[in-house]
Amino acid sequence: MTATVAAIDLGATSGRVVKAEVGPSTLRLDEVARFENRPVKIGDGLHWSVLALYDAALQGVATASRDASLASVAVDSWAVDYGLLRRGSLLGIPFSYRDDRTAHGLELVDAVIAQPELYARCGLQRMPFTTINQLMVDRERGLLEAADRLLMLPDLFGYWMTGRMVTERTNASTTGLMRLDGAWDTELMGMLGIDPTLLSEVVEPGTRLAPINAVTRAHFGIEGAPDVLAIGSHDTASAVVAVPMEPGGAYISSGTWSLVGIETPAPIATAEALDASFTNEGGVDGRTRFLKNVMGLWILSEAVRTWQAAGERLGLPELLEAAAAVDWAVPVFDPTDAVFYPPGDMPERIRAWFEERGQRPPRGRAEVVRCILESLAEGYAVTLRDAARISGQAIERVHVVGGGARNALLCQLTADRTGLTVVAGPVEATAIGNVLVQARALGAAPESLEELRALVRATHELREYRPRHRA
Ligand code: LFR
Repeated sequence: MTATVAAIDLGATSGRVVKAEVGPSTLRLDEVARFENRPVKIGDGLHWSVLALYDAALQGVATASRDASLASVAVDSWAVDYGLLRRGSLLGIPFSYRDDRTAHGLELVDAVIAQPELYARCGLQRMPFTTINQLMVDRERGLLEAADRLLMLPDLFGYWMTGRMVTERTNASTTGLMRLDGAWDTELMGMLGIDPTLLSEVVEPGTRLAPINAVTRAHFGIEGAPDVLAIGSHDTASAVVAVPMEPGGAYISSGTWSLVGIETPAPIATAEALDASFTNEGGVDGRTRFLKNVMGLWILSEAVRTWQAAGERLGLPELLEAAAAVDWAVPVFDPTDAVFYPPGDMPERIRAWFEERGQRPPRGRAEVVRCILESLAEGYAVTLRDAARISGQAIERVHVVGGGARNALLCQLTADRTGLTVVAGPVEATAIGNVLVQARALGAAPESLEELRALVRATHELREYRPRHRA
């Protein structure tokens, strides 16, 4: 038996709807809609156009429903962002995690609880955009006073489709408000002055919410009455489901961000893990995603955008080709430095980064591109060595999934700098993880994550990169 399901997969720069047919040995995907995601800056900051995203996504679901009977739908997106509601109505436009109010939020949280103590509770890497920091700014601005509910973005879409308010667990684990044992940290919320009744019941990936309601089906022209399911709604959780790894495998979920790490049976919130900036995010089936957010192709895409705005005609493929031909050593910067988070002129920020440290910055487009990729690859290598040391798990191979799996130069440099074989693919890991967990909930796909990963290996072409001898 196979099931036909649809994934709504929202990324920070684009969203897509993927229809899939999944069975015990079948995994066929068809992208039926793709749309841009451009945050918009207005007076109070940078926001997501959530209605535009919802509209494009549900139109995609309508398309997917037309020539096959769709059993279910599920939504994943980037983590940490949320909408505030009162009596079921959305209050205001959700902020983007790249809005720079978050730096102040970090200070507000620091004033209440010291980082080591916070880490012992939630096990998250210190990053300015974590939900808890954003909420402290909202609180200071009086925005929480009006709200009686908070929904993470995929849960907000689920609510709009079904009328049910829940919090899917993997995404909840990125808020900073969830304890390592998976329960809401109401004591911490008390300390921060955040009302715990804002939060909803936590559900596991695989939970059936309800069918898409009649009003929504009529508005978008959706045929049948597909169920809305919870899956690993944090995109990285879904991507990790689809990493075709075996024991000894590590992963890099590579897109706007690079999430670099391993799967562990339980969280590791030790002083060593804190020092190395590791996060413990909730995975599907109660696993832990022990990983570090090492920035990502965002730096490169922002650099290319800056050059194109200044009249550069070379596109990404030509720039990568030129960067591959650089056969001299280029300097390396720390890609996790927060100066690279907000949108803007990355070549200039990279130049300033080196000059502030009295080092020679890269010169010319090719060298800058090479420098970005070498810096990311070096960041991955250090992170994987730390992950192995801290967890005691040996790492023998690295899987690169997501858009970065297409970047041959980055994959090769990652092999060179880690000294490990890199296995690239699948590119659409997030959508695959989304549809696999749906199909499993419907009884159409194998039970264990290991079998689901074997299905990905059997149905997708993967490319290997071996470390080259470095001069
Ligand atoms: C990747 C991702 C990362 C998270 C960042 C912000 O798309 O979800 O896992 O750290 O976006 O939410």
